[in-house]
Amino acid sequence: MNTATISNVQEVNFDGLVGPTHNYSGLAMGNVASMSHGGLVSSPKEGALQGLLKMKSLMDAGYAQGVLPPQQRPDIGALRDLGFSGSNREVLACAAKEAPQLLRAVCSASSMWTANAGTITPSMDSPDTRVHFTPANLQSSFHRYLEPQTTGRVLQAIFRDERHFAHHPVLPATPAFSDEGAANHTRLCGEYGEPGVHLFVYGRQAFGDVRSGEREPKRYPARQTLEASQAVARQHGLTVSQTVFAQQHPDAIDAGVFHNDVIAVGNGPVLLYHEMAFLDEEGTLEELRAKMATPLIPVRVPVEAVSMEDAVASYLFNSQLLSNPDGTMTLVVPGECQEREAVWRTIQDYLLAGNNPISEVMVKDVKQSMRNGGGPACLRLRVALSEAERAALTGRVLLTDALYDDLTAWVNRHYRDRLAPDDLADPQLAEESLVALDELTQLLKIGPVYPFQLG
Ligand code: SUG
Repeated sequence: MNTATISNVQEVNFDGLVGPTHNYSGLAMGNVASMSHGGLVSSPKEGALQGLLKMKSLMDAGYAQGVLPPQQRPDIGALRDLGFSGSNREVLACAAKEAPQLLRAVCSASSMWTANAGTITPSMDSPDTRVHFTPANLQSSFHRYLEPQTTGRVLQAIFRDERHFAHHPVLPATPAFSDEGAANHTRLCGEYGEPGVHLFVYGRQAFGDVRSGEREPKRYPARQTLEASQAVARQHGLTVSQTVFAQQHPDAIDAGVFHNDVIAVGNGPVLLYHEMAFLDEEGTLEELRAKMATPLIPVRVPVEAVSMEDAVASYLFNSQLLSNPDGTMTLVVPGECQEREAVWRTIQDYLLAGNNPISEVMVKDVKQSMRNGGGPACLRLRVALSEAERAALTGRVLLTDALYDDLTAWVNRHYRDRLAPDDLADPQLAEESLVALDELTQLLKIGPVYPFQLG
């Protein structure tokens, strides 16, 4: 039964909480910020508080805000699967000595970037009028390949009510089906409750002849395949008339654009993008226009206004674009946009002054996440939900002042101020994290989701 009407559907941004082991290990190939900040000392506490403040300020501004928990790290189970044995302390000590790169990978707090948690199709677009979820396999890096199982459990715990929510298996974790979730997926529509068109952006094609004109990046990996995007669309029951598959520009990937959401952001009928976003810009826009029920509003930023270097360093396109009740939109940009003159000027003189719905800019400090290549839009998973679907959520996951206070106090109680690369081997860190996460699942009322809670 679909109880959604056009007006009661809201976009809820579910932000990932920054986990207690947040650190800089330079693990992400093709992600310029992560590669250049490896080895720095991090502050998990500051990172988590920055994330919470972003959530709180968006809630205060009237946007629906949700929260998703971090994952169990260090993932000692993963080290055991790789042959380390003995007590937890022995496993950590042995990995630190013999394979420090593996220890760093199993400590990554990368689940904070929930734009990569999965792909979501809202009920208005799915044939059975339920909200559909596919956790992303994140198979292109070992540290992120560790996420989907727990992600699936978290999504199923929160979106538990089978009358409203449908969960699909993670795609086969093999290069042909490399899937990075909503970071490469944008739903364009009129009002959120109206039917949407799903833009899937991929970096390479795995099977068959490479279509003429299509190229692949040379320097950095293309993380999303066409086959993965097609499989997710198929799982969710999306038809040809509801989908557009576009190839990301390989030169953009080689310049550090490892996900489409580093170079484009869509909301409602607006598609804000850099001219280097798509290999076939005109063809992509044309197909969107042909399939959308409402006129597309493309907002194109040319390379003369914002160079690729500025785009990647500032994360302008990793902003959140949020709808306001009066039809205007607010752009939530990372602080780094203010530090690049050309970018700030483009925001003021071109985006805000232009003939488009973007009418306000909000600047957020998420520096701890940014140093690992995660901006405001990486930190959130968008789920458009009707009133009945919001009421059917399990747990205390929609932000309120009380939940914000509880989460802030929880972070202050459990998180470290600083974490240097050598601290990752500290068995105390692992124990602190488990205590913190156990308390968190009680605070969020989502039940057991972590391996240590499931036995
Ligand atoms: O997959 N960084 C993440 C950043 C993901 C950003 N998400 C979106 N664009 N939606 C990545 O490259 C770095 C982790 C480390 O080095 O510990 C990392 O995984």
